[in-house]
Amino acid sequence: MRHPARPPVRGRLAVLLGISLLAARALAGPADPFDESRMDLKPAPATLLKARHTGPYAAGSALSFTAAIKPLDPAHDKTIRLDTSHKIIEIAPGVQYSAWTFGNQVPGPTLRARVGDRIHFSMTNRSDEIAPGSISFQAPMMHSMDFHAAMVSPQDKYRSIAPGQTIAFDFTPNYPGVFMYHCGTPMILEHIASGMYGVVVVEPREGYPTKVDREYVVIQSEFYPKPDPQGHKVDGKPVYVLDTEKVKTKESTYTVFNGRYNGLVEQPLVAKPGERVRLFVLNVGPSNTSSFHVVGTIFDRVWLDGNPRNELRGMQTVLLGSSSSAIVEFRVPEKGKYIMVDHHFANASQGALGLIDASGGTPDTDLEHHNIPATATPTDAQAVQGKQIFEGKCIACHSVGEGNKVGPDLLGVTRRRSDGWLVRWLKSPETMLKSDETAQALLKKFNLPMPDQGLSEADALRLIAYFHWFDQQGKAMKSGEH
Ligand code: HEC
Ligand SMILES: [Cu+2]
Repeated sequence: MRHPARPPVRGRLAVLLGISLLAARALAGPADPFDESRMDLKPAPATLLKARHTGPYAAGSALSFTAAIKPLDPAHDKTIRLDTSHKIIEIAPGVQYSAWTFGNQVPGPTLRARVGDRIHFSMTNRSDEIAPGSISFQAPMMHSMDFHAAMVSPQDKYRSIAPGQTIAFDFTPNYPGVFMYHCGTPMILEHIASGMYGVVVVEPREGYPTKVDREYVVIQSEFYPKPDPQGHKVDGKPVYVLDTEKVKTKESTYTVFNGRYNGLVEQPLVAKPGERVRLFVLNVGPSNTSSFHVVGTIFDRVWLDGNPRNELRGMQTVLLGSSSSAIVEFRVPEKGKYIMVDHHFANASQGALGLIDASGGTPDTDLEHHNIPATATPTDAQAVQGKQIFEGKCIACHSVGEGNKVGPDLLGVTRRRSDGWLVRWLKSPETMLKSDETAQALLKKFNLPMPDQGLSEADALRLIAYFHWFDQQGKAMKSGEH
């Protein structure tokens, strides 16, 4: 066997030199995007200001207030204000929840910035005010701001401030990502579960490596409501407050996208067939995990925590713990409605559902099976009146044949329950929840006591006539199918 000829000595030296040059360059590497010498690691102290903000609860051109996030504001200096407030918000149809907010909305506004930008942040604790047009029954209290996008002393910047106080500090986002912000005042769990959270999107200095047609923010969070023990009402509807026991045992009633039960089903995110979509997804928690999935497509790219360095390709779901996030990008292949869902389906059933609507406004193809055409109307006068009452007072929480909402789907209810039981239930759910086992079992399942609807016996009978009508219809349609 012949060995290959050795190169002459001079050649060998040249090769060695070449290799060591390469090695040296590899060690120095291309410019490190996470070079600490370019980071801000010496933030200035926070200041407490005497003056309190008035007017809007949120301000700054780099803020977005809806799922449709604005493009990056190119300015290096970004001044933003996020004041805290207490207000009643609707988290599900008919469920008025006593919330604490940043920027007077839940989730709070989204800040978009770039690595190296300077954020000038200020916040007044306005929990002692009632914002124009809103209602609150909550006592003022301490709040604070914790930006996961910042690297600063928590004792200084994230300190709690009293109602009427204003805190201000600057920070520089050192890393790209999709970062949670939240109130850090004890009990933090209660402040987060009451609505005090939002997102900071930090782009890499050089921007994202891909181009997309649409960008949206999707924030998942849990709600733990219980009827207000003091019995407050808004527009005649009961108010719900945080259930401080259930929040500790993670027994959420709702798990939602962007602050509302099925909110992104009611108001889908719009796209067109063939487009590429980028979602900034954050799971707030406060305590549960999200297995984020979009039915009908595959995530071409997943950037864990929103940093393109943490790239995964071709993913079906992305698993997000509390305060974990991802940027997901995918192609919308064809006309259709693409369902966003927490694939922990117990969470989806609590409202973690949304749509990317690429149907171009074609009529609704229902998510779930329909038994009753929406246009069908009973002919019997009693049932007609029942239907009217139902549409006025019940539709927010119940459907007929379209699946459970806040309360059970009522299709088939006359087969499950006797008329006598239904009359008693409709006249006084409270009494029934105290004394009747069936009612108690329902409450266990739905977590939320049905509020007393103030129905007379006559109205209850009208509703029951309507229930009988649709159950007859349902049967007729079922047998018609076979
Ligand atoms: C704020 C939400 C809400 C409203 C409004 C509401 N319900 Fe309910 N309803 C519920 C919940 C939740 C349950 C399940 C029992 C429980 O948890 O208390 C329920 C249970 C029921 C049941 C028992 C269902 C079964 O499977 O046995 C009937 C019947 C019913 N509701 C009828 C009505 C009617 C009729 C109206 C309007 C007059 C109405 N509800 C208004 C939330 C609501
Ligand atoms: Cu707070």
